Amino acid sequence: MLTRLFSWSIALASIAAAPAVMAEDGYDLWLRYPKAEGTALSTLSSHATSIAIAAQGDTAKVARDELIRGLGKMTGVNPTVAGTPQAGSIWLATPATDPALASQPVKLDGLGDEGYLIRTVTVNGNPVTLIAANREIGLLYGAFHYLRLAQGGGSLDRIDIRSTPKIKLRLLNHWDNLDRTVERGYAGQSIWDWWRLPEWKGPRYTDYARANASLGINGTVLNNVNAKPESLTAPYIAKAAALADVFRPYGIKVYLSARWSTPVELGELKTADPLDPQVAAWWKAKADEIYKAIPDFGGFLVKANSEGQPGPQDYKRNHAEGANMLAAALKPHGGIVMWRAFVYAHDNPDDRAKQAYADFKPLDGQFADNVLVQVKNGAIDFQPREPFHPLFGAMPKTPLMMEFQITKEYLGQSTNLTYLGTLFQETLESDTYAKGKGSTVAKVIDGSLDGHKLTGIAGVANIGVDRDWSGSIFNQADWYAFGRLAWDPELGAEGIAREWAALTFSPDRRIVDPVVRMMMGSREAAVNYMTPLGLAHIMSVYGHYGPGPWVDTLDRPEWNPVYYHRADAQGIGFDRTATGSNAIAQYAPEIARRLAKVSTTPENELLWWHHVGWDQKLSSGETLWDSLVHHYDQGVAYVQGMRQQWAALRPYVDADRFKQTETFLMMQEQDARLWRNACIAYFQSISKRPLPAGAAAPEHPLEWYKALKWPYNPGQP
Ligand code: BDP
Repeated sequence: MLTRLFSWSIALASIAAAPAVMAEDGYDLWLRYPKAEGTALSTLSSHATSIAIAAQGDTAKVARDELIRGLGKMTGVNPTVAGTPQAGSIWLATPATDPALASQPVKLDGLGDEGYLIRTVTVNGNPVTLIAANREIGLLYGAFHYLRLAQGGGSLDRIDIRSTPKIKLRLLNHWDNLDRTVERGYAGQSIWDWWRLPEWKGPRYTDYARANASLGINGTVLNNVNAKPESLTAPYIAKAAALADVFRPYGIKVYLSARWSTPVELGELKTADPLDPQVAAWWKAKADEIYKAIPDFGGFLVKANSEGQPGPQDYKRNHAEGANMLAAALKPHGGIVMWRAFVYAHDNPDDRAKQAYADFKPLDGQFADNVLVQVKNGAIDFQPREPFHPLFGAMPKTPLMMEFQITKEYLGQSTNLTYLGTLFQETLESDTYAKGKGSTVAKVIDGSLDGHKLTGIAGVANIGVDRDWSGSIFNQADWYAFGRLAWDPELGAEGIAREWAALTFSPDRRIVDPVVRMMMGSREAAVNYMTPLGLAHIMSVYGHYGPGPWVDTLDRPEWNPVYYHRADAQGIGFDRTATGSNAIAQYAPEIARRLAKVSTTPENELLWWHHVGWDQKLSSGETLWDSLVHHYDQGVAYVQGMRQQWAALRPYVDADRFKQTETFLMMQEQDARLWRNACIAYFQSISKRPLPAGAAAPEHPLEWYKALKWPYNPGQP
C-alpha cells in the first residue's frame, strides 16, 4: 500500500544544466518579473516595447505602471508610453477613452465592470496586443494577466483571451486585532500598523494591494471577526479610510467586522436589541459616519451568537432580524452585510455539526437583499478534511458566501507544506444535489444555481509582517489559489499550482513538475498524518498545533477531541446516521442515502459519519484498525518523499528560499511522525489491537505524548 500511493521519480540527471539563481526572500511573491533570457527575451522585446494608454484614472495609471515595472524588469528596458498604439504596443483601451476600439473586431459586451479581453489585433497594419475592458479595473486585471503570460515565457503572438469573474465579492478576511496580534496568524504581526495610521501609510500597503489585485481580489475585511467595539469609533474609521485610499486604485474595497454590542459597549445605548428603533438609528448614524470617510465602504462582516460573541439572540431575535437591521443602515449607501453562519451554542446538546443548519435553514427567504450568509466550507471548523457544509444547497433564497481559511490553523500552521488548492477544489466541486446532479457548491456560491446576482467568497488571510508575507514560500500558494478560485471557482487546483510554481520559481519544467507533484498530494498527506479516514478536530489545546486526541477536560463538550472521535472498545467515529445524530438528514436524499451505510460512504469521510468497529473490513480488505495505522504511515512517508524531491531541486532554487523550504520540510517530518506516533499510541490504548505487520511501534509510551506542551503558540486568541 505504501508504494501504491507513493511513487516519486527524482530527476537527478538534469542537474548538470541547472540555471544560475539569485537570492530571494519571497517578498515579491508571484510578481517577481525575473530577467528574461533567450527566446523569452526576444519575444518580449518584440511584443511589448511600448504601452499605449489614453485612460487617465488612478486605476489606469496603476495598470500602466505595473506593466512598466514588469516589462522593464523582464527585458531590462522600460517600455515607452504613447497615446496611440504602434507596432509592439500593449494597448490599454476602454470604450470611453478609445474611440478607435470601435473599429476592432472585439466585443466588450458581457465583460461587465471587471472583465477584460486580451487579443492580438492589427492597427495600421501593425500587430498590437490589445487589453480592453469596460472599466479601468478590467485594464488592471488584464495587465496582470498579460504579465502572467509574459513571465511564463510562452508565445505572445496570437493571444485571444476573455475573462470575467464568476463571483462578485472576492474578499480576504483578516483576523487582525487592534494590538497587531493576529488570531490564527502565523506570519508575524498584523500588517495593519493601526497605531501609526492614518498618517503613516507604509509601502507594504501598496504592495498588498498589488498582490491582491493581481489575483482579482476586490475587498478586504480589515479586523478580526471577534471584533472590538473601538473598531467603529471615529479614530479607527479614519485609519480604515486611510487604507481604503491606498487600496482604491487597485479595485479593493474596505469592509469592517462589526461587534454586535458596539453601541452598548461604547456607552452610547443601553440595549443592542435589533428591533429597538434607537438601536437601528444608532447603526444608521454609524453607517452615515463611515460612508462620509469611506464613500465606497463595502459593509459589515458579523460573527454573532457564536463562541461567546454577542448577537441578536441575546434579545430573543433571530439572525435575520439582526442582519436586516444592519443591512437597512448600509442600504442607502450600497453596502452589504456578511452574516456568518459559524454558530454553535454551549447549551445546545445536539451534534455541533448540525447546529448552524438548524439555526439558519428556517430563515431562508427572510434576509434583506443586501445580506449574504457566510458559511464555512465544512460544518465544523476548517478541518484538514470536512464534508461540505449542509447549508450549501439548502438555502436557495439566500445568497451564500463561502468562507475558506487560507491561514492553516489546523493544517500545520506556518511550517507544514500543505497546499490548500486541493481542499478548496474538493469543496467547490462537491455535489449538493440541491437541484439534481451537478448542483455543485461552486454553482451555489457563484449564484448560477439559484439565480443570485449578489455572490461572494472569503478567505481568512494568512498574511502578516513576515518578509515573505505568509510565513513560508509555499503558504503563498494558498493565498494565490484562493484568489484564482475566487475569480473562477471551476479552475483546477493543479493548473493553479503550475501557474504559481512557474511564477514563484521558474517556468522551467524541471522545477515546476516536481513542485506541483509535491503540492498536489501534500494536503492528503496532512489528512493522513493528522486525521485520516474522516477523523476531525483531534488537535491539541495549544492553538490546535500538534496532536491531542486524548483531550477531554475543556469547558465545552464540543471543544474536546474525544467528542469528535468517540473511540471506545468497540470502534471509533461519530455516528451521524439515523442511529446517531442523524446529521445526514441535513443533506439531499441522494447524499443521505449514500451516507447511511458504511459500505457506500466514501472511505475518506468514514469516521465523520459512522462509528465503525475496529475489526470491520474496509474495501481495501484491511480492518479499520490496520487501515488507520497505514494511513498514518502514508502521511509520514509522503513528507519524507517531499524532502527528497525538494533536495533534488537545490540547483534550481535560490539559496534562501531553498533553505527555508528544506528546513520546514524537516520540521514537517518531525510533526508528521509525532502525530502518527501519538495518535497510534492513544488509539491503540483503546483499540487494544496489535499493530499491523511492518508498522513500527510508537517511539515513546502514550504518557510521553500526553505530556507535550506548546506554550506561546502563535495566533492564540
Ligand atoms: C475557529 C478559530 C477561532 C475563530 C473561529 C471563527 O479557532 O479562533 O474565532 O473559528 O471562525 O476556527 O469565528
